[in-house]
Amino acid sequence: MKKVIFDVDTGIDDAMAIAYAVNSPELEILGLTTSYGNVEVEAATRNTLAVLEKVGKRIPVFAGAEKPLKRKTREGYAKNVHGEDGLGNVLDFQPQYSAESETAVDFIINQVKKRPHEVTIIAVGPLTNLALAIQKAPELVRLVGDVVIMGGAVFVPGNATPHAEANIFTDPEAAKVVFSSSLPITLVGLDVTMQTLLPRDKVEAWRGSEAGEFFANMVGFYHDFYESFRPGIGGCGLHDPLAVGVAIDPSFVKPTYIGVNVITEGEEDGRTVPNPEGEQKIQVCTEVDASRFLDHFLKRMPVIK
Ligand SMILES: [Ca+2]
Repeated sequence: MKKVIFDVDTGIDDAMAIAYAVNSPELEILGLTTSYGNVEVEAATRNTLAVLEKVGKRIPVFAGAEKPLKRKTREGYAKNVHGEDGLGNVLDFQPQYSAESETAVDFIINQVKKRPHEVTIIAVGPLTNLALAIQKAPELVRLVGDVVIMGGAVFVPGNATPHAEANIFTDPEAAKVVFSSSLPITLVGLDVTMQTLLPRDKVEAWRGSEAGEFFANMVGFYHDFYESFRPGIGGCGLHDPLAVGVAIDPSFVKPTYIGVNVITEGEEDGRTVPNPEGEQKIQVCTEVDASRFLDHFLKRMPVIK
């Protein structure tokens, strides 16, 4: 089993990724760390606890960054995509449990030091927590097992802007810190996640249980958003779940090993630019076996039945 720290900013695709991860026997989730991003950090933490409760798992949650390294949070966060509550406006209960007292950054540092070369970090929100952790404890970069990041749009257009993907656009300085460190990174960006669409009828099949209704209603909101910005798209992007999929089975994707620069100003702010000459290279996923991944994801989702 891979020991995993799962860093989330729980909106709708994070929620699906959490359900997928905790129902995958290949992964042992040591803890979930949260940050602002799709919503405020308090809401992301609450949502993470609520999703765990819905899928019947008790895993510790650690609250993290409330804002980017050097900037303000984005106006309105990403509530147009994920709903006011971050979960498609379906959250109708307060979770029973609370976050732990240790901070996300300290949890990351302490776990990685305790288990050198064993911990996989899956990061599917802005990269603020990870950047803060390696700034506070630079030795982490040689102690982490590996890092799978949902973020970036290296060879394709962005989604937050025509150039930038949302997680990177939210804190480009943090992304720059992380990509220029010597962390062993696999980048699961829009290059591949926009090829893994979840059709609406698959989600309707989840109905019939309390948790199934919760997920189906939540993802329905996400489908409506996708349909509104690209009519006829026929599904929603499985961004964060694909990062979990790649951590479970790297053969879902094909990467290219290349440097990635992050633009931190101007019209292309937040853009991830391929840099073949870059000294610090990372695995950028460029191809995905979308149907095999989708089957795998859907088979693991009956956790909610
Ligand atoms: Ca996310």
